[in-house]
Amino acid sequence: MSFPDGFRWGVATSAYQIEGAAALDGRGPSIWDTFSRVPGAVAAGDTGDVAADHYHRWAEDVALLADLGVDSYRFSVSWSRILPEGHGKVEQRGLDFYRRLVEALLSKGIEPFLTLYHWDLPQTLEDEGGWRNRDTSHRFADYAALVHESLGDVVRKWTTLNEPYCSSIVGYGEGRHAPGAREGHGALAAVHHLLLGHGLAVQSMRANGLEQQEFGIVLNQSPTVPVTDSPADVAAATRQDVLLRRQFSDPLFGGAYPAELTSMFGDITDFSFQQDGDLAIIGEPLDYVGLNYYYRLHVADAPHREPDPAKRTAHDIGVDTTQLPDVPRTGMGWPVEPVGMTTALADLKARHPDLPPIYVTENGCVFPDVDGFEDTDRIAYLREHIAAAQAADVDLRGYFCWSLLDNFEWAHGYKHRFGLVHVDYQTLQRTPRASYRWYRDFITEARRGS
Ligand code: GBH
Repeated sequence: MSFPDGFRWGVATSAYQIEGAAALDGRGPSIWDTFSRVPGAVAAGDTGDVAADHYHRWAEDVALLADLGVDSYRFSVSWSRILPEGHGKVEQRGLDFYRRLVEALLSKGIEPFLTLYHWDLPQTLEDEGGWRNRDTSHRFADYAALVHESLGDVVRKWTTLNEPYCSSIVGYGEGRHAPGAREGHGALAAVHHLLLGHGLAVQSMRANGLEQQEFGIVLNQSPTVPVTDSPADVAAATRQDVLLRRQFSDPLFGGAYPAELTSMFGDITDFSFQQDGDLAIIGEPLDYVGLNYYYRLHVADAPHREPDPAKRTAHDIGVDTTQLPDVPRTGMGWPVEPVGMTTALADLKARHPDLPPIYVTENGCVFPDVDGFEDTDRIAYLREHIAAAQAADVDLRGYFCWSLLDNFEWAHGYKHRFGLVHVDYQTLQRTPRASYRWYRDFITEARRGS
């Protein structure tokens, strides 16, 4: 495999999944602190209260990054650590924590890729309507400007949102993520307000007038494959594609929402949350786009779960995604199909010829064998997916493995371990796995070859 000069090799994490210290140094609660306390919401009743205790062990984690040999590290900032109520009073200790982290990274020659929002909305803002509420878009832009003013001298790569699909459809439609809502209209309003908040945030950061700054967004991209070529299954796959990919990428890079959007949700016909001028803000040009790939979706036409269109959530679009091909599955049950990495990258570029440069900002897996330290299945997965990324004919600038550490895997709690580094949740001791050493050697080889 060969990679262009300057190709970035990194790993990714997110704040709520690793930091812990949930009530320390003035941090306010986020929707995940609340949701993880709802009985049955998270497996085994797990919460992010302690997680991997990165808030205290960040120096050790930076040393692990340095030994791994990555040149880039993608992490997220906890909004409620900096603005405990989402707006208003600023918590300086929160800003200081991220400055210490960033300066330690830079001292090791590792470039920070900072994500402003990886799903952890301050609870106060949720109490005011959350992402259903247009005001939240403006609060997000204010928060972005504040963090950018504080850290723009040391951070150049800024990502607004991680996977807005999850924050909106999984959080407000499906209810499997915080805030656990199961709505139709509210989830689609959340989609729009996330995208609007993204555009406003990029504008507010650019207004700070710093040089050499790059702004982007991270999208999860699961290519859809109809299980048969029947018109019904093909149409179902299109609906799924509109829901997960095009609802986000079309307004971001193509200037308009997909036409199918207004007809595929039964009785949801009120799109008045989309106001004149919004699409121009959402389409604010970007310097890069991040793509997260884990698996493809195999889609069949299926009856709606809820027969009454008026009661449908935004997730209930008459599709069945449970019929999988005869291929190996990860410990999450996800089919292993590296070709999906190639098509995810190629599809995005084909749909949007003016797309900015791409980074693969997440890719990784769990397997039964990875609970231990000889995670050979993970090594094979990573190698095949990196090769598949490299095979795509797109302007790919880097690859980030998910994840540095075992961490809080959202609704699955601590059961699934995505780390190159094992975390003992009793002692919080870190132990590199075989995959950590493999990735270190792979990066060294890749740099030598390019
Ligand atoms: C990424 O999402 C996230 O950015 C990251 O935080 C996460 O740890 C990583 O993947 C691994 O999962 O039915 O309850 O399983 C990837 C896309 C979208 C996959 C939501 C799981 C359904 C929730 N994810 N999806 S659940």
